[in-house]
Amino acid sequence: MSETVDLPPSDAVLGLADVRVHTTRIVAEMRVIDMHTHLFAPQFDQLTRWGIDDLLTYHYLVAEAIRSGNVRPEQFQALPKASQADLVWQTLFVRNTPLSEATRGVITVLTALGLDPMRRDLREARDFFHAAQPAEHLAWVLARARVDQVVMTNDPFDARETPVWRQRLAIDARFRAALRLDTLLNDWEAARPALEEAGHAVGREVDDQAIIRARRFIDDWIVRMNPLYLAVSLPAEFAWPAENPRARLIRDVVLPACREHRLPFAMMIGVRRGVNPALRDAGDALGRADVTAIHHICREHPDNRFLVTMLSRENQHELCVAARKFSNLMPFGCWWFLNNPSIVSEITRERLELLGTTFIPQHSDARVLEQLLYKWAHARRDVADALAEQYTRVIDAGRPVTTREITRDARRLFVDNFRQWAPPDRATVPARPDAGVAANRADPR
Ligand code: RAT
Ligand code: ZN
Repeated sequence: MSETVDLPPSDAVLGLADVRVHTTRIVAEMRVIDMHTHLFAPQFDQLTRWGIDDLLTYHYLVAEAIRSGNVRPEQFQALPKASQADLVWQTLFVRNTPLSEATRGVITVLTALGLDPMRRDLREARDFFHAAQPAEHLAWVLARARVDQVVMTNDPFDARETPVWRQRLAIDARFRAALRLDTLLNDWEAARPALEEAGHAVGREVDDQAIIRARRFIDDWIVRMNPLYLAVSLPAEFAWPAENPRARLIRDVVLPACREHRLPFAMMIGVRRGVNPALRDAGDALGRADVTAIHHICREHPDNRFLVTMLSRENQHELCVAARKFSNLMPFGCWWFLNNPSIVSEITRERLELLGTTFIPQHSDARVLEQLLYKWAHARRDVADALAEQYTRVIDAGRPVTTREITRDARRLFVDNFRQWAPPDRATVPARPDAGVAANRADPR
């Protein structure tokens, strides 16, 4: 699998007349790393999601269908998955025009697969997926989306996932792990049973002993998963410095572990979980966070690298300014409710103007395989437009740009910035004798 992009055969000097078309083409052709998804390698059989029923029961669409169709959440959830998908299709695609980003995404997917998005039912789509061979389909989707590598979200507290890691299966090398620590950092009471089961029993308080045992737990999982980074999603109220269990765990467990294993820490800030619990997965919202927390944590920990994304539109400009001040801070993605063309365009322009190419423009957050087909196609268009506009301004100012430069810039944005922060082959990770080893890990011990 190639991880580099061929440079254009000639280094054409571009002017105002042709810079847009070349930028669009180069960004469309760039093979990318998708640095945050909820997809799983085929080895995690029970957790992989693909096909029309999974596409239509994506929680973004469920929220829209319940609202548009005036259905009660409990009624919707009581239906089997195929009936839920039928209801979403009828509500959002037949009785209404698919104008929202999540519905437009399904249209892009169906079109890419050669399916008719005007059908009044799902028979054609179901037949198509029924006939598909999973391995070939996966390869086709990755090739078509031009995604070279997918980073999963791997939860050491998820009982559906942990047995797979413990089996030491060879994990498909197109998928890499990210060790997600939401339960440990946001819900200590829920984390305790898993720590105990792993042989690191802890009490109700996050005391000195808990710190030592939580660190052992994390070390074990780093060895097992060989992740590219550690990650957590944080509420809008996240504050730093702070004296609370989460802050103690970040300061005394997560950040030292990241330093010693040479891994970045991804903070995804601004979520308000469960504002409408009846909607389950679809019931989360967002809030504006305090960016001074990022200033403080980056300043106090110059030897840690932070990947940061924020969920509130209102935080984006402050995050760019913070990144200008701290070179250990890498802003990434237009996350979740921000992943709409108007906001992606705005954020990307803001980032280019303030940061040049020193950010990661997008991740897909895909939960269903075929979503890669739309999330990347749509993102590429918006990022290419923003880039082209910047090139136009540079040309206006008196300096032409070349196709080679555009390729270099796009590769830095979509591949190199992430690779530099999360190299695929970290030198060594301290091995513990009782830890399983994923076959795609860098360190073969
Ligand atoms: O965008 C999403 O799918 C959300 O539900 C979340 O999973 C979010 O991306 C997260 O990683 O917490
Ligand atoms: Zn996510």
